[in-house]
Amino acid sequence: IHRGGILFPRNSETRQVVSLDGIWNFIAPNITNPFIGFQQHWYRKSLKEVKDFDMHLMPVPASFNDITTDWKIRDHLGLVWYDRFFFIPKQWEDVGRVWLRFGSISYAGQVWINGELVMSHEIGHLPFVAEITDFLRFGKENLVTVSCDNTLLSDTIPQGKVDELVSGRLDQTYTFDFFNYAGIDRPVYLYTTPATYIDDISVITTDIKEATALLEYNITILGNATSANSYCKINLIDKENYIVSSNEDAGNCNGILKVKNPKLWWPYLMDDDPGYQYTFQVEVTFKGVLVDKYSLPIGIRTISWTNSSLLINNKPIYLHGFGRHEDSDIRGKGLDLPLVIRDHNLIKWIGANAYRTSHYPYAEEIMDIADELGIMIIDECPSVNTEIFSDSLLAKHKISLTELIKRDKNRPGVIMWSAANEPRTQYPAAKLYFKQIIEHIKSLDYTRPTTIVEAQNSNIVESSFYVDIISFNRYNGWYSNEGNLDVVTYYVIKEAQAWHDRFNKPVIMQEYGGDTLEGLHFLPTFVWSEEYQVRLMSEHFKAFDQLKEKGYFIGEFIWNFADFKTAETYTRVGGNKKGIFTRQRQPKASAHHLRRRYWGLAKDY
Ligand code: GCB
Repeated sequence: IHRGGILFPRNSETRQVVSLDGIWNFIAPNITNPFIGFQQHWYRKSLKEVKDFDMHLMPVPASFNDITTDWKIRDHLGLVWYDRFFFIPKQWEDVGRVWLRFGSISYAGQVWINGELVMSHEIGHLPFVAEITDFLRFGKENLVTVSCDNTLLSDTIPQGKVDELVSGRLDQTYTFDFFNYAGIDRPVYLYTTPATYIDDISVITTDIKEATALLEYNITILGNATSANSYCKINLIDKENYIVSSNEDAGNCNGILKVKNPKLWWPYLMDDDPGYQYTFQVEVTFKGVLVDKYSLPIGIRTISWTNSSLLINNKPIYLHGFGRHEDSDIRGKGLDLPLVIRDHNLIKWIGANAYRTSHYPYAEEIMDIADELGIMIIDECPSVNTEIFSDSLLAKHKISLTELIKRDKNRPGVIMWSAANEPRTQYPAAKLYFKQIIEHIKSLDYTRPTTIVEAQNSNIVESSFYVDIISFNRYNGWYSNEGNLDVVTYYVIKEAQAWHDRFNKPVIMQEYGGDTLEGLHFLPTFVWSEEYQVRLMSEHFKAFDQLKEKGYFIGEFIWNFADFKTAETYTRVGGNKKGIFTRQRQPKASAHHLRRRYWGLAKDY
């Protein structure tokens, strides 16, 4: 595996990208002998030649769980296998390097090319890449084989537990509340780079003063030449295709680019042209010859924070948004572009300006759209409901953050890092654990604030001393005081105030809500009805309006954008129904209610 940069594959004069998405072969071997694929060297031949196991056709990208009609595949635990053939053109022999990149494999994956192991990666929802030049047959068919393991244990991110049932089957359980979808759930790309190549780019807006923005950039070049002996040319190109600023530096690919009268990146509804991005074009030449070229979209904006507010371009912001999931019928967590665009159309329709990537990093294709629309993202790593704190978990948790920050550091939409959702911070071990986690984030990115999304009571939590922004989840009128909507406003205000009093930091309510079956109506309101969800929201809105007056309350995120699938349990009818949209992305009454609030059309609840 390549531990350098993880730039998204893009075509250019020096690079070519080919998708390996499509229909792959798939086997979920029965679990009496989980290692059979290794013993029989399934990676040395097509899965079509494997005897005694059912082979399925499997779309990539998609979670494998809901594609077939077999519950044993939906609930499969352990290894599954994928493969397909692909053709490599003869001309690629001379381009330099060929890379293979997975947007994500959930949870852990191993990859073989023509029978040789080329990379392994653990932790879902994060991309990984390896150079495969030496394993390829040029001008011929090649075989790629993937094994994928969805097992979650006490030292995986997130954690889970495995027990043997009386039937002999191994059963995966977990405390988090979304289905543990697995497989090759994001796009797979082959791409070429020259032998000397741009490995990574970082661009930070360090200052915007007197109508001039300063962009600090850092470019890593690897291969036969290095940043020290190559020549880097930077062009910043606006949307009309004008070069608005340039730098040329021999032997130095780090520097400061000055941009006069920059058009800033602004959040949705804060500007006529929100989400404005430039193209940061890097050209590397060596002895006068073009070596490599890569174009990165960037936004010019600053983020700052105080003990009571969060500011973009020095303007205080209030976040109106959602917790979400990558989740839909049939494809599970598989990237689905029609769904992604529909979701963002709904987000714009409802007037939200933010969401949290609860409870794991979302696909890069999704993040691109948020950047472009001006939707602010609280970028969460895959740590959710951590119960057992250990050194090995800490090490992996740090890796997940390193990989996430490497992937998303240049995104203007990312305004905050969320280190975890609802960890058991009431345990003493959590304090030192999260001190180290937050220090790790700060060592990688000092420009964005950090948060931990809390479900404990503020008086027993110590880890929030280290974060910049306080986030809490609470289900007033649902998991507590169900039915008693008349007490909700009081408790929401009381809790937000307690968090601010103890930590003296800005406060966001990251989750509130209640399950609602679309089409179920009760007057007067009754739990699970559309009317109940609407009233529950109103009682929160009253609290939020009073909290806003206090000056430290900076955001409200309803749980959840849409209904989503969970593990099978009697508390969930077909999944978690706290969506304000159904799983098919149609509005419940609550969606219209939220829209009136987010657009500022209703003031009285
Ligand atoms: C929470 C979790 C979220 C759940 C939600 C619920 O606190 O953060 O993942 O889905 O509660 O609906 O129970």
